[in-house]
Amino acid sequence: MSETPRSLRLVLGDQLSPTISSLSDYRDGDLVVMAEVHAEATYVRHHKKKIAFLFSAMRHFADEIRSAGMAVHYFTLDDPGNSGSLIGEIMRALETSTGIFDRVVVTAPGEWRLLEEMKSWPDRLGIDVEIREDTRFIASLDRFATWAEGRKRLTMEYFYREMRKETGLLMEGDLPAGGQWNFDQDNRKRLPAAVSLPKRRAHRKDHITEDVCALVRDRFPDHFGDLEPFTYGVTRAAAEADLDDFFRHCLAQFGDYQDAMVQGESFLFHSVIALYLNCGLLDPLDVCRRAEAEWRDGRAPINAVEGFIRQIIGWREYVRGLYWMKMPDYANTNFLDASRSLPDFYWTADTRMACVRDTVETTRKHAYAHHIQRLMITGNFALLAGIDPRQVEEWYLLVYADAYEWVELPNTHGMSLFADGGVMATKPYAASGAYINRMSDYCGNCHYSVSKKNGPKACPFNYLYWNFLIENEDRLKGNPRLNMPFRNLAKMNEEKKTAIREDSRRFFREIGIS
Ligand code: FAD
Ligand code: DLZ
Ligand code: SF4
Repeated sequence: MSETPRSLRLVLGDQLSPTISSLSDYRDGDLVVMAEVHAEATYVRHHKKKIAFLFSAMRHFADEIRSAGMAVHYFTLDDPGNSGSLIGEIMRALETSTGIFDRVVVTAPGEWRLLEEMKSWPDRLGIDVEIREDTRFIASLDRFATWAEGRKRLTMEYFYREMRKETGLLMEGDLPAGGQWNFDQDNRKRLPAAVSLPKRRAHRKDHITEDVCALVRDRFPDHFGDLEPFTYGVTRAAAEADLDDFFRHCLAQFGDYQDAMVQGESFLFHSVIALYLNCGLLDPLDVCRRAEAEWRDGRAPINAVEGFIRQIIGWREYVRGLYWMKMPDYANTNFLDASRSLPDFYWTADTRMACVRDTVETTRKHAYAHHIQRLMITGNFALLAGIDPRQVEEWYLLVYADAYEWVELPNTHGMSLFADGGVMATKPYAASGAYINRMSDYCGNCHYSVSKKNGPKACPFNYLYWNFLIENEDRLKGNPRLNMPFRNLAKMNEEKKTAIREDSRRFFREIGIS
């Protein structure tokens, strides 16, 4: 009988789940390797808070699995011999234990670039490298491919219904609980002034997080974003505590105000758990089962719970399936030929547009902005202004603590920028100032006037919206969901169109992206 191979098991920064497939058959004599490396912290220059969050969560996870009896070699970034790359750190671990290990085991990473790199590792390391499926998702990649096969359109809603049936979440037999699959029409309310917002838990830094913050301050001073105050949780228990708070104080109103925006209020009733889910501190199915119990026990209404569960077993699973099915070609498309540069205010927040300023400020402070800010403020602006998708994608990938390419790219490239030509969204999420005004209190605090359509005081979203349709008429005119705006454009006189073009040109010049 052949002996079980001895394995060196690599766990990446977003694989902090004790049930991760790379650890499933751990046995005495194996070694788990974790490494903070310059390459992963700088392939895009991640937000300081994101690096600190992940390094601290990694160090705590190493302690967690050590307590469970595993042998762990953890390479810190400031370890004098740190090679700066993942393969370099595996080499170091193999060198210090020559001949002991028969193979390297790793769970597939969440980004195409790293999976491709890993495929070269067996040759470069001279040892077998087993890359296992990441089983922390509800739908395997094969399951997604089976669903997608032969479909003309990959409509999220149909995928989501299958996930509901397969998990049994919010099901009454074969039928959706509450008599509807989707309660989105109830989830578009503006936040009334009388509704008070829940206070968020601020986790205290322990000595590990203090050390990591000092390291990040020292090594990544030029990276975007505020490191302090650092109040995110960095352990499974802290992530669970935030989830409990969300269930207790936010979930019941999550649905109603999911699309609302309020100046200076970063979190509203959102869960702020994507950073925990995406690095493995929370499990998606467990989160959804607990959300369902909140409804079954009468603590939260169906529109809120259905909306929340849809984001996780619907959108989150769907974008992951789409990413792996479509990469690498997906990232190279640029359906609208967008080529302008990302304006400086995405970094500085130095703009007179109150909505953009607030979204960038919250992003800088918290490495977080909620979905509607990402989609309808910074995303919408980049779409209307025709910003080069690669620059926008890099921005989204580095500024958010929850960003990894499998989830960031489809949301940015597909949903927000329509750079995939409609694989993900049936039409571009383009909106003028009227939408932002309806869903927020931003416009009352703005230098620009949302009711003005043209001229220097007019809301830039207003003329940029029409300029976007003018610039992209050939590419978008056949889209049946855009019949109405194109009919309105056709009725517009030339004088008005010229004013729109001139305002847009002037504005692009002003912000330095003409
Ligand atoms: P909540 O609003 O409380 O939603 C609950 C959970 O549902 C989230 O934690 C998340 O896991 C999931 N979810 C919700 N919407 C989506 C979605 N569209 N795709 C995938 N999961 C979703 N999400 C990321 O996790 N990482 C990203 O890098 C990312 N980039 C985005 C870029 C753009 C341009 C847009 C429009 C959206 C992006 N999203 C991304 C989706 C969404 O905005 C975030 O998941 C959400 O804002 C995270 O905040 P939250 O945890 O408070 O979510
Ligand atoms: C995001 C990130 C950062 C900043 N640093 C590390 C690191 O030092 N070591 C590590 O193993 N992982 C890190 N990560 C997460 C990886 O970038 C992530 O695993 C890949 O992008 C695949 O999703
Ligand atoms: Fe944003 Fe326009 Fe409203 Fe100003 S007026 S906050 S730019 S939508």
